[in-house]
Order: sequence, then structure tokens, then C-alpha cells
Amino acid sequence: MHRVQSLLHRRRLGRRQGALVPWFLTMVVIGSLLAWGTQVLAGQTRAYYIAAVELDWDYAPTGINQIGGSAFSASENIWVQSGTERIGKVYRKAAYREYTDGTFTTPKVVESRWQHLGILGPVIRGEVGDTIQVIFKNMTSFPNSMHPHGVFYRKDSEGAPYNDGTSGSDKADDVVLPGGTHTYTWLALERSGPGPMDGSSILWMYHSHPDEPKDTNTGLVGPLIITRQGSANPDGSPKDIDREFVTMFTNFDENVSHYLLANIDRFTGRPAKVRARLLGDPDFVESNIMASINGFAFGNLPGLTMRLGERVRWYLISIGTEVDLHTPHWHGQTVLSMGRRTDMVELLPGSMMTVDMAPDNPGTWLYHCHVNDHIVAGMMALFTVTE
Ligand SMILES: [Cu+2]
Repeated sequence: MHRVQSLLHRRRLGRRQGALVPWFLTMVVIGSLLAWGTQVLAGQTRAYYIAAVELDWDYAPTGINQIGGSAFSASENIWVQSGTERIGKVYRKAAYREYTDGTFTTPKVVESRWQHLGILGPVIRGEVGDTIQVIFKNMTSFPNSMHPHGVFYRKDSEGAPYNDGTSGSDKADDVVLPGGTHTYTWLALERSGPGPMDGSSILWMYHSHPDEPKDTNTGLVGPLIITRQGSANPDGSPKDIDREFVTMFTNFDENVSHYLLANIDRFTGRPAKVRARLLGDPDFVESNIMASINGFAFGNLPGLTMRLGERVRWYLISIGTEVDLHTPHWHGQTVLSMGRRTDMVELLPGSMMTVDMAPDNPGTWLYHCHVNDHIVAGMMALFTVTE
């Protein structure tokens, strides 16, 4: 609302100078500003070119269990070994990916510090006061969208179809058909930024919503970070933090993916038999429930490296269904979560959490979900603190 204040200041100057016309014009402008309400923000507009794309995703690209430093055991092969009746560890998925411009021909290079995002979409940032504009293109074969949490959106930028009484352009964002585009406009209002108990930035997420369970299990999820006004670097990152990580804990259920049948046809040895007899088979179903962090299982998540004494912020997401209650636990360090000291936090489906770590203990450490079933299924990673 800085613009309103400066206009009020100009209004006082105008009256002192006895200039009636500027005064009247100023009142008109103020009236317009009030009518626009929260749509008028003092910050900058940040544009992102993001597409939903199709890719072949490998849940364990190193081919081994990095936690044990050994080949997969028979019980671990339930999830990672392909065969005549099993898909294995590579699945066709969809993901949000950033491009350099609106031609969507050149993917933006992912900086090394964000290599760990894995299947997640790019980090979308804003400082309170900013306008975020996402130019979105659906380059997959199924209808999808971008639906954000936390930021302010009108009905033309919600990205979710339901019976809300809207029509026309207010429906254009709901479902973006294959090959289609839509521009979403999201505002980082005060209520989108950190609250009194938060640090200088907080996490939200964005995801597809036409068929939320199918779309998110297929891979369409990403992080959205809002920094407090005055606390951001030019790129929107928080000034008082040296390093940020985003990790999403989920059991990707490939049984409800948009690509289930395509994955059976491409990756199993006997697709006709699998299609005819195994779609409801409990063992086949279990083999397609992929416990993962950012789409990586059994310690295959790369890039969680930090230096001793850095100010490290971890953003955590959980998404999924009733088995997706996750308890991320860091070995060897502690974190602060809204003033509470812990080394383990609680996530439910849809949770978004921000915690801070001051790594004081060098070494390579385990970072894993503390739910026993999820440990067995590989919801584990390694992080490294260097001297
Ligand atoms: Cu878990």
C-alpha cells in the first residue's frame, strides 16, 4: 500500500498549493485504488514459463540401495525390479518444468543447488507485495492445470474445476487441454507470507487439480516460496538464509497414474497378461506404490549437501492419501520448527512445513521417514555436512 501512502502525501501537497484539479484527480485515483483493493501491489511482477511435460522417471537411478551401499535385496526388489509381471523402477510420469520463454522450446537449466528437486516442479518465488505470473503450457497427453496454495487468486487463476457458479474466462484456468496454454496471476499478499511465528520465508505448493489424486500421483506438484517483505534478495530468496532444500515425502501410487496402462505396456514383459489378470492383484498393486522423497527411493536423492555453520532452511511437503503420514527425521543435527527444537517433524497429506537447521556436525547422515513401512519401502535419503 505504499502507493496509496505516496498518493496521500501528494494530496496534501496539492491542497497546500491550492491546486483543486490535481486534488480531484488524486481522489479519483485513490478511489480507483480502493476499488481494486488488494489487486494493487507495490512489488514487482515475476514471470515464470512452466510446462507440464512427460518423462521417463527412474526412482533409483544409481541402481543400488545407497543407504546400505549394496545391491537391492529380494524384499526391496518388490518395488525396483522389472520383469514379465512387474514395471520396476522406471515409470512414465509427468512433471512441471521451467522454460526460458513463451515459445517453450528451451528448458531452463536447473541450477546445481536445485538438482535435488527431482520430480518436483521449479521453485516459484515471490516477496510479499509481488505479483506472480505463470505462463503455463500443457505439453502432456492429459488435461491438467496449476493450482496454488496460499497466494491470492481470482477465479481465473485457481486452476480447479468445480461447480462454483463461474463461466467464460473464469473457467479457462480450470482445465488446460493437451497443447493448451493459460496465464495464471497470483498475488503474494501479506496473508501469503510468513506469520508472526514463522521465519523470513514459508512454503506453499502448487499442483494440478482437474483430477487431483491422479494428477499428483502422476507427478504434477511443485514448491512455491513466499518471503517476508523487505527480507528478500533480488531473486526473492530470503536474505538471512544461506541454503534451501525442498523435500516432498509421498508414496507415489503408480496404480492411479494417468500412465498406468502405458507403463504396463512399455515396461512389463507380458503386458497382455498383466492387463487381463493383475490390475487388481495385491502384489502387483504393492509393487507400484513407490515410497520416495522427491521421487527418489533408497538413498538415490542427490544434492543434499551443505557446509558446517550455514543457515539452512528445509521446506517439507507431504501429499497423497491415508498412508501418507510421514515423519521426516534428520540424523546428527537438530532443527527449529516455529520455535520448537526437534529432529523430527510430522506431516499429513497436503502438509507444508518450513524448519531451520544450523548444521554443527560434519559427516554423511541419514534423512528418512520414521514410519516403519516407509523405511522398508525406501523412503530414505542421505545428506552431507562438509567442514
Ligand atoms: Cu513416511
